[in-house]
Amino acid sequence: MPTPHQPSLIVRQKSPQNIEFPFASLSDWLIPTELFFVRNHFPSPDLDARDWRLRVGGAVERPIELDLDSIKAMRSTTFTAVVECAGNGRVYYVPPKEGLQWQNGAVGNAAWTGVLLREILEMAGVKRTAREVLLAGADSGVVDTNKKTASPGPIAFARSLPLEKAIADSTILAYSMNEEPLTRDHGYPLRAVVGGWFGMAWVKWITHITVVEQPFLGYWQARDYFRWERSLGEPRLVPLAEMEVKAQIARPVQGAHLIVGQPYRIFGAAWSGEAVIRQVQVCTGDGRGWREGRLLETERPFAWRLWEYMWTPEEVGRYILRCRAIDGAGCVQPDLQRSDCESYAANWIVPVEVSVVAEPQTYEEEFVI
Ligand SMILES: Nc1nc2c(c(=O)[nH]1)N[C@H]1C(S)=C(S)[C@@H](COP(=O)(O)O)O[C@H]1N2
Ligand SMILES: [Mo]
Repeated sequence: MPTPHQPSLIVRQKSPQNIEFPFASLSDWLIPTELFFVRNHFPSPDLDARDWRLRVGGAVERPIELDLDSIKAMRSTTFTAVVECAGNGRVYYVPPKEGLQWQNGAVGNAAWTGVLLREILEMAGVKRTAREVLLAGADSGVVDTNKKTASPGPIAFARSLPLEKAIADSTILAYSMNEEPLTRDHGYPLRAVVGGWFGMAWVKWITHITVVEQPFLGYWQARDYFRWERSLGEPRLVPLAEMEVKAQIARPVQGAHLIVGQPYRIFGAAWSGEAVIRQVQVCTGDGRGWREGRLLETERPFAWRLWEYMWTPEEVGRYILRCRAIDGAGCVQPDLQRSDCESYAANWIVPVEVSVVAEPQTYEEEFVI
């Protein structure tokens, strides 16, 4: 049960459970686990660590099987990383797109502890012919394709990583979130943490790791969570991977009333893919153009950055507030909706309209008898 002062989560789907973090309530750099968004394609499996095993096979020298204790006995790595569902912000697509209508809260930043996927792969000995590493979860079901194609039948949730990302320092198999064992919703007992990548790569409830010699083209890679990329004039289907540069305003919210002449703290978070956030700029629509927001906290690779901008509106009226992030690779958050990403990666600027009103009247004197 949430305590009374805790903001309530937004239920996007009851079964399987899909829950959005109320982004307007953002306050801390780390999102507490009980407020963290949940994205499930199938009912979350109830795994018992006593009979759970991680099996590593495919193009390896020696297939291995590990239990949770032996994974916890390995050298551990902890880092803070932001995970954004590729469908975050889908509700801003015009015209509307099918799928869960996430606003801006299918994103969160947490501390993750686990083992480097690289070290697990080294134990099994990856063959030289390896190209990708396929991670499969214990959850499965039948998908409602609704895309005029034949149903593939029951499938598990599975995604592959290119070998380079699988062996990077930013990819771990985590058993802990915010210094507690993973909860069932977030992938107990073991999930992938893939720093800089959209959430679909962060496979939960992992049971099987298969090293493959060909690009994997499974359902969650080619039927869902992909985008179009043109090469030599032809559109080519590319699985989604890195997150895109983005800043979001937590407060004020759409339709808020601010008071003229009073300083207001515009506040939010910003993140990107492999690159860090360099700048967040704010435009308050009062003719002063784009101005620098202040980045808070220290910079940590793969974590998000909180930011603020103090604004004192000088005149009563309606204002359109905008923010945009610029990352270390020079990518700037775009102004307009993109057309190459199905219903995903909605990172264009979402304006927040507010009303600036006169100081609330104090009627004290009028009521003096
Ligand atoms: N096994 C499994 N892993 C999964 C999913 C899933 O449905 N099944 N959803 C993915 C998606 S789309 C996202 S955005 C993240 C969300 O992680 P969270 O629920 O811990 O916030 O988990 C990913 N890992
Ligand atoms: Mo997602």
